[in-house]
Amino acid sequence: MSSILKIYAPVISTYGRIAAMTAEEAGLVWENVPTHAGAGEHRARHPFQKTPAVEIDGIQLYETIAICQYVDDVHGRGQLQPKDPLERARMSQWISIANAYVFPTTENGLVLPRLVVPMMGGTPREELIEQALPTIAYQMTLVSNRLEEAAYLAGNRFSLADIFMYCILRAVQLTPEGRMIFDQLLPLKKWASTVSTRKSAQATQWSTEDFMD
Ligand SMILES: N[C@@H](CCC(=O)N[C@@H](CS)C(=O)NCC(=O)O)C(=O)O
Repeated sequence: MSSILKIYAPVISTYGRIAAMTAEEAGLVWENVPTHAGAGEHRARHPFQKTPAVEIDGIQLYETIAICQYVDDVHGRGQLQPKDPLERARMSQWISIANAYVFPTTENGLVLPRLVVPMMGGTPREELIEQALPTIAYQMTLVSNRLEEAAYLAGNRFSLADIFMYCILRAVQLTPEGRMIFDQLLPLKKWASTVSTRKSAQATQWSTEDFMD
């Protein structure tokens, strides 16, 4: 029986999409099991109550980087992880930056207040956005500078680092403020547009991308 990656995550989820996009790149069938991170039963899958957690061939895994490396190693022949030590280090560096700095800043300071709060019928706290924008612009400038010196974050080839950063910054690009920052950072904008044409990006598009772009 062929393998299926079951992704426990909300239907619209940045990290759920990272896992799904990696599965697409590896040619692995995946399905989303709509899951709320805080749900009681989810603690058994992810003791830190984050999404995604996954199940594949009777194995359970959580933490997106672990999921993606496993999927790529076992089902994608490791093609998303450079063999060259320096390129591999650069990939890890940019994944770490995406996870530790860019996601928390953009998610809490822009994506949640500007997109998610109104979707849930609430009013965004504009001061949160105003405070976060200089840091978001600074971080995106650093990413753009890297993409001015290399076609992809690890070097000349598309890697897991591009999947992490693309999924995180795609949500930013769906906000008016994020789009203005993208418009000033041409290397970043060009890279995002190139990544968006990949089959894996198109197959994992959020429904909100249609009407927000
Ligand atoms: N370190 C986790 C982070 C995943 C994460 O932050 N997921 C978000 C959804 S995109 C989440 O679970 N948010 C709910 C919460 O923080 O309560 C990973 O890499 O998988």
